[in-house]
Amino acid sequence: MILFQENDIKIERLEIREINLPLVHFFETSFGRIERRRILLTKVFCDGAVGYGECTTGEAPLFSHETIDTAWIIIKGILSPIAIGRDWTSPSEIGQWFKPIRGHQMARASVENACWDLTARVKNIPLYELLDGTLKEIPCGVSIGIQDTPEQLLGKIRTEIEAGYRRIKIKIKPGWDFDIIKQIRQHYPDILLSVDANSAYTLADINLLKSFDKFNLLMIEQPLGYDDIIDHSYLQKKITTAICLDEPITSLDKARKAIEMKSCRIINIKLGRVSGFSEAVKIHNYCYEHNIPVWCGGMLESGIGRSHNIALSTLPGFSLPGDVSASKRYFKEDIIEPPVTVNNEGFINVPQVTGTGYEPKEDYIERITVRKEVFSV
Ligand code: OSB
Ligand code: MG
Repeated sequence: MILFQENDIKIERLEIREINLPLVHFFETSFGRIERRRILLTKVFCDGAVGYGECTTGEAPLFSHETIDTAWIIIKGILSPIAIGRDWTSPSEIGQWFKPIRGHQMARASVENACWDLTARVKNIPLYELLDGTLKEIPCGVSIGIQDTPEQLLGKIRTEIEAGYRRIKIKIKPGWDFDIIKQIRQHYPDILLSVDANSAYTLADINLLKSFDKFNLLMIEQPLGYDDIIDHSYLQKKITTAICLDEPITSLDKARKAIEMKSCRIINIKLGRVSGFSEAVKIHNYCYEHNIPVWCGGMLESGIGRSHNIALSTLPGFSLPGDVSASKRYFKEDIIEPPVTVNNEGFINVPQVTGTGYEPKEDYIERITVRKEVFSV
């Protein structure tokens, strides 16, 4: 049954809600430790069909300037009035609606991605097909936070390797770096190993960063300033380890400049950080043409954001294992059914069904909702 004409899809109603989910284990980066997640979910409605999005910002402005509370205000006061009632033929148009807005990428992504989700459901096709994805299975890595002791970290690495994960990434910061990486390499000389500093160093640390070259790391992610591509360009010339940029890659334009300046050899694409699927696809395409491998980053998403990361990871340039891993690593009970699982070879099999293949559990979501608002024309 054809429910919609090609250009009939539009947001009749937009709902935002905040849910609260405890993590099964704390997650610590160079900017701090968290034990639970406040998550903003978006839901868009069109003629009985629904699409879901997730805003991937943290609670405090530590990864980027956005917070869950700023996103709430921006969606309510700025994005909803622009988006509600406006129809689209292809969801790739939606990124353009929000182009005049400076910043607030994660708020924008949560609305745009819900529209992609809705479009896939209305057209009755898998979301990954709507994105022109091709991969049927996604190689998975894990991001392991800073632990209380090196023994705890080694225990976690063992667990993840035994589970089949294809790449281990650890968080580093001054004082939790060289000796830790050395110990890991003593136990696991050959695994694919990356480190992520979340901007914890400066060029004054260049000798330390250079000393990591002996560990044969797959990459060092975001060693320097969160908005920097200039110092990274200098550093990349001085070290043999590939630099991967995360935080500063907020748009295609930033990716192009970083690649032209040789500030990195690998790029981490995060849907929220780049403002949603349309920009993420553009960055992917640009990197693919320029032989820059990409992988899909994570922001400790609930199942809704995670299912979108899976769809994005089907694009052919996602040649390195991403930070997209099983629901159970994060939450006792995820908000989708089925939860995301990873097979013992370290792959996620991409569901070959309409939408994402992971259905939000409405009753459960309602029970853990802290606040909710609905906007319509
Ligand atoms: O830098 O990739 C990062 C989580 C929160 C903020 C920033 C980062 C991360 C992760 C976790 O590394 C990746 C995940 O497992 O979702
Ligand atoms: Mg990172």
